Formats: sequence, structure tokens, C-alpha cells
Amino acid sequence: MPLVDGEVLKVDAARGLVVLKHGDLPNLAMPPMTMGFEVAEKAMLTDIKVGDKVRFQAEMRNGKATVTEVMPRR
Ligand SMILES: [Cu+2]
Repeated sequence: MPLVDGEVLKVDAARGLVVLKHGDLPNLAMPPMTMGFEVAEKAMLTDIKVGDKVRFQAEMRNGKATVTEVMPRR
């Protein structure tokens, strides 16, 4: 699965939610937009903070757009 560029706009570590301004997401058939995602594991949010540029993967899980991998882009 492709890694996609994103920017972190909001992190809710307690709920396992992140808002990303994301680039093209071909596997979800999404154009660039800003939206909220679930994360596969809450621990994924400890390494990222608001304002970070990231690379990430997302897929649909139980009908929800879910980030399965995310890392800061440096
Ligand atoms: Cu989207």
C-alpha cells in the first residue's frame, strides 16, 4: 500500500483519532482533503503532534477510514 503525504491538524490520543490534511489517497478513491481518521492503535499517536508533516497509510476498517501506519516526514 502506498504511503501518502499528510499534515497533522488535530490529535486525540485518548480516543484514537487524528485529523489529517491528506494528499491523494488512491486506495480509498479520495482526492486531497482534510478529514478525521481512526488509528489502528492509539500508540501510533505518541510519535506525532499537531503541525507535523507525515507519511501514512490508511484503509477502510469496519466502515471507518483508519490509519494503519504513520511516521513523521523529515
Ligand atoms: Cu479523505
